[in-house]
Amino acid sequence: KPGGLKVVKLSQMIYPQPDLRSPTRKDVLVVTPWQAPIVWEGTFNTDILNDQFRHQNATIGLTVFAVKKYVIFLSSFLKSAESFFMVGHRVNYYVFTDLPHTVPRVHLQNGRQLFVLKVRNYTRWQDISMHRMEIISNFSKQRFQREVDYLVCSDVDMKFRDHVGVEILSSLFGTLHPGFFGHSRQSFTYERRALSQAYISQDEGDFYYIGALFGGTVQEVYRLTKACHEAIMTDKGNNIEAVWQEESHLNKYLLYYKPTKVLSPEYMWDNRMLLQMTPIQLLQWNMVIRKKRFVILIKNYETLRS
Ligand code: 2GW
Ligand code: MN
Repeated sequence: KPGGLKVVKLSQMIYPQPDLRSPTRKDVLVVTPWQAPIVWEGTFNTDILNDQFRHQNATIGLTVFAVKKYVIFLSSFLKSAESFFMVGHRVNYYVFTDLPHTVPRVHLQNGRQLFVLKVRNYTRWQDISMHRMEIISNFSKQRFQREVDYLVCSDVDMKFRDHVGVEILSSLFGTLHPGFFGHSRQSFTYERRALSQAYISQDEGDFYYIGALFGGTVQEVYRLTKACHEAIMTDKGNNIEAVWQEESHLNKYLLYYKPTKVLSPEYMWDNRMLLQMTPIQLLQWNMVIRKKRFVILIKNYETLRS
């Protein structure tokens, strides 16, 4: 199994020539200071990437948790994934749930499979969210290593609305939280208590990554989820829980183990952002965010958390 991209021979194809004198995006940062691409519409050619990954015969695993009432999100999550997620590639869905019989039977395209995996439910919602790290790390070691090349780990309260393809794949990737786009590191909601393993000081930090979408090769996802789970357990022993649970630990991990790709807010769009904007700001955002590929659904926390 490849540990990232291996060089493969491509087919002959016709596409626009890359022009060394004209940047594809002038309005946003497209590469991090450690030379990881930041994935934006306009910076990649899907035909070239698809050919590359088809020759590699990559299998992509998509893990999603639907515990208790969150099973209601599965149908639209899976249906929209069939339309937009890794179309034309081999995909294994891994649905973790405490209610296996409620998982909807969604029609899958060729080369795509769905596995339902039973998990226990925790009384505290924070535990449901945090224990995803433990479960993903255990399954990576026992199962995913043998079945897939890449893992994509997602929240379930989401819907695909546009192309999400192999351009996101890399050894290790994280996703920018749309709510902190362009904000200074001091305003990020990192864990600020030094007692926590997730602690990040005021003068550190690249981006604020969202807990709802990360991934990479099975090996790198195993390392990340194992480290986050162990940090969560250490915190528990010290009677502290990070301010944004596993998202805080993910941010700590990605600060010191730099991701090899960073997904722009095209891959984690939140329509609630639009409510606070002036018409001018709205216009500016629409120039920057040209595609809303993967969107957060608006949910009623009161009914879902009761
Ligand atoms: C979570 C919070 C309150 C009540 C219930 C749950 C819950 C979450 C649940 O009952 N069942 C369940 O399956 N979940 C799973 O955890 C599900 O996959 C869901 O998408 C994920 C995270 O919970 P969610 O989507 O309600 O949290 P958000 O969208 O506010 O999440 C951000 O912050 C979280 C940390 O608390 C996570 O880091 C998450 O990844 C972030 O997007
Ligand atoms: Mn969510």
